[in-house]
Amino acid sequence: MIDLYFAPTANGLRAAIALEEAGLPYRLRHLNLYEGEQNTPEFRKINPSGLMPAIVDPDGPGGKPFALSQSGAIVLYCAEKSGKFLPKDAAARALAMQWFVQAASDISGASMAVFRLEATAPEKSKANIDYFAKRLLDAFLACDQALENREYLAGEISVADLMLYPSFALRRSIIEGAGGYDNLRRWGDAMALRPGIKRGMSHQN
Ligand SMILES: N[C@@H](CCC(=O)N[C@@H](CS)C(=O)NCC(=O)O)C(=O)O
Repeated sequence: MIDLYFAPTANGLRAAIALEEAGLPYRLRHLNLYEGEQNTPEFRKINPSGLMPAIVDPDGPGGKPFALSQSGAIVLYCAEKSGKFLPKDAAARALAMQWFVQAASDISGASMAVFRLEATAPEKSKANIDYFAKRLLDAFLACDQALENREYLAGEISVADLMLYPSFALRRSIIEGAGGYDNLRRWGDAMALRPGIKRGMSHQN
């Protein structure tokens, strides 16, 4: 059984929904980030960077125990291990990678900047928060446009949708405050109905 070292952030939830959707059995190992549980010597052996999510798969490549961190790497690992969420068609697969990287970089980066400026930065600045919130909305707008004529980002459901969904769900209030984003909200509502997404996202409560 895979161990998932987890806290209920978008990055943690990406790993949880990927394990659920891939149908890979796992157990949650909660880390209380406020109490520094990511910095214990035990966890640093799994991820020396002291960041969650991380997994330990006792049946990793070559049948050996395998530790992996970075939410995107975990999503891809689950996809490869299960044979799901990586389109076979070359164009769809390339598009899946494009939107996967957009979620991992543009969306995750701007969302993290909003969080840090609101919660942990030494000086609070509404102008700076608004700046990164606008960058986040611009990145969501690109997804909204891509979803105008498609059910999922790469046509069929893929790692890109798993990567985007927790950021969308946790930033829904910013999107709804801005108005519009009808295609993205339709996509989010459809994703939310999937049993694996429901089970993975339930770990945030
Ligand atoms: N790029 C990494 C980011 C991981 C990350 O920043 N994790 C945060 C929570 S979202 C964390 O563990 N923070 C603990 C700390 O900063 O001490 C990923 O996608 O997994």
